[in-house]
Amino acid sequence: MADMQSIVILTGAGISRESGLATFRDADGIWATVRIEDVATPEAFRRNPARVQAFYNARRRQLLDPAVQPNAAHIALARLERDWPGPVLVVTQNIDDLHERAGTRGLLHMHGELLKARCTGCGRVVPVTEELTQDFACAGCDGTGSLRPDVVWFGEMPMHMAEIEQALAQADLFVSIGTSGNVYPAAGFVDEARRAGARTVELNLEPSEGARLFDEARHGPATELVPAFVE
Ligand code: BJW
Repeated sequence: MADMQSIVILTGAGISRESGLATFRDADGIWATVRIEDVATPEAFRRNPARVQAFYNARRRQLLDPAVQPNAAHIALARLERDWPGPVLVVTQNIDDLHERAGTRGLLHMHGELLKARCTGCGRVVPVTEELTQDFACAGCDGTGSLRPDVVWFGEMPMHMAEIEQALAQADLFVSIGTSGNVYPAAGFVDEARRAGARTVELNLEPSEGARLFDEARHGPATELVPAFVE
């Protein structure tokens, strides 16, 4: 990586698995126990907000469990950012805060954040560490809005897309870590980075959907692969 300048790193649920947070599409993943249509679409929230709030309340409780901490992969990426002379941007699909806790600063949460809520009326975003219920009324608008998890459901526009596209267009190296490559637009980033001339590397437990698009692939647990790659 000696002459590399600008690095864009995409992370997915696989990087947080060894911290104790479940992935989505593995055999023991979240979508094996709940249906996407029941908890991760705007229609689900309109139909049964209490069900959706309960799902995210449970995941928030889990994230705040003291046993859930950044692992060696999160820490290695923070070290890379600190030591690399060029720009490093981490784009995460994860809604946990483990990259921040590990010390990463250049970070975009494209699917939102579990520890934030957003008013359905005025769009105001507030921090949240407790249970969200439909009784929460927004203090910032006329009272008609309520708080929803500040996450991106299927059919909604992912966050920070302009900034991400710009970084991909300038990337010299694109690294995808712990994501199955099933969900767009993130699954298309490798193609965009390639077209911009970047070298592309996949670090994942197993080959992802788009594995053939990467110049190099290393397969194994993130806590082993990422520190070794960053060295
Ligand atoms: C390890 C490991 C270890 C395990 N070490 N590795 C056709 C029909 C309908 C829609 C579409 C369609 N085609 C495209 C779409 C769009 C849709 C989409 O992609 N659908 C696909 C399913 C086909 N996308 C969207 O709707 C997105 N929005 C959009 O496109 O907007 C455009 C738009 C235009 C105009 C108007 C409006 C909109 C939004 C997608 C939102 C995704 N939301 C979720 C849930 C919300 C957040 C949350 O609750 O957490 O985000 S779904 C879920 O999947 C979550 C994740 O961020 C996302 C990606 O999952 P990820 O991270 O890849 O996890 P897994 O489990 O899939 O993979 C884990 C990997 O790690 C595996 O490969 C393991 O092997 C590996 N692993 N342990 C290393 N220790």
